Amino acid sequence: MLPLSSLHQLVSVILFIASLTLGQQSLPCSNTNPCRRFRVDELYNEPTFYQSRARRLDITMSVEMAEIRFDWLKIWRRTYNGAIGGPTWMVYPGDTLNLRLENKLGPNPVNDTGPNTYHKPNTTNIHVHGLHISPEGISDNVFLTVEPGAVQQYQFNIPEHHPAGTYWYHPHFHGSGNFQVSGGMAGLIIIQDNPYHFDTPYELRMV
Ligand SMILES: [Cu+2]
Repeated sequence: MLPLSSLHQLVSVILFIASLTLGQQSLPCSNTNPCRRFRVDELYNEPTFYQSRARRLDITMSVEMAEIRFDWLKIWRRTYNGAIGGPTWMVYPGDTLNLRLENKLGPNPVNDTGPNTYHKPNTTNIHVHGLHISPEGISDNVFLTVEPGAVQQYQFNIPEHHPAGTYWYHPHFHGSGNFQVSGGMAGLIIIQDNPYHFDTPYELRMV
């Protein structure tokens, strides 16, 4: 039989270990108590694809707040259609892409700090990065602004000889563009090989 002092020590060691284990279990995993790192491929969700038909693609995208959950992680972001990573647009050279952009975000904060500062987090617009199209009117015009509650119709005419490739779109309003892109508001534009012209690429013929 153990002497009383050793028994006391043994019991206190057991209680100490038990308290550590129970203490860990009683703290649920959350944003403030992250339990493990995630792998990038775990977090990746295949975006929605929109494919043009009969030389046109009509898309509606809404800019809205969404709660994104993964395991114990919970984040609240400005998104295109409620997902991180906007839909992929798949078009051919010569197609017309009609985009209805609906800004469903709430009002901006009243204390506006001016054009070249971070401001108007809920104002948006769209830029189609890399496309060789008009930067005016309702085409790739980064000076258009889509205020909270507003809707903007865009029309992107892809030239017949546009190079195939992977491009991307993102908000471009000065003051909130960086903030919105960092939160996940961006998506891919895939210009597929032109099914009507199998000849030498236009750029090579120009050389
Ligand atoms: Cu860009």
